[in-house]
Amino acid sequence: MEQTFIMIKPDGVQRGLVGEIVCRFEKKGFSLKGLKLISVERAFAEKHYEDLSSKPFFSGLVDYIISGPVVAMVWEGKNVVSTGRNIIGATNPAASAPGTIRGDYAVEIGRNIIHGSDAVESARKEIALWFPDGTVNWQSSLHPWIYEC
Ligand code: IDP
Ligand code: MG
Repeated sequence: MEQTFIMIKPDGVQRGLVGEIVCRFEKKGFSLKGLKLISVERAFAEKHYEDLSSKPFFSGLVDYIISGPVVAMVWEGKNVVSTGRNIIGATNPAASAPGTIRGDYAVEIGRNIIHGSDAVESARKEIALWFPDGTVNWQSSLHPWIYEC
């Protein structure tokens, strides 16, 4: 089953949105496979965002991610990478649809409260980076109520 990496950024933690965000993924029917509150160092944040290292906003982005604790999560489910991106909303909250997390709770691109993997392959890399000791292998008893088989 597909997995994605979701991170509640420091502004999402500071603004008390952890429960609300976990709730949205849970209620959708996805399964939580890993979760931790963690403060990351500059080198780790640079590694996570290494694909963006040439962007002019890169150092500000890294400053933002290391500015406080983040909540790192792994969610599992059918098409969870793309559906997770839809739940999160567009990168710039000014363009994120109402009903999405960024559309409902954020204003600026540099304070957009949440990260979600953009592809199955990047999810695999990000999960390996953030959860080097692995995740929890369990299946929800709700599975047959969410999936046909
Ligand atoms: P994503 O988070 O929607 O996948 P990416 O393009 O991967 O968007 O960018 C990663 C993060 O970098 C964004 O979530 C946002 O916090 C920040 N970012 C992206 N573009 C800009 C920008 O133009 N100015 C400031 N920050 C940006
Ligand atoms: Mg991205």
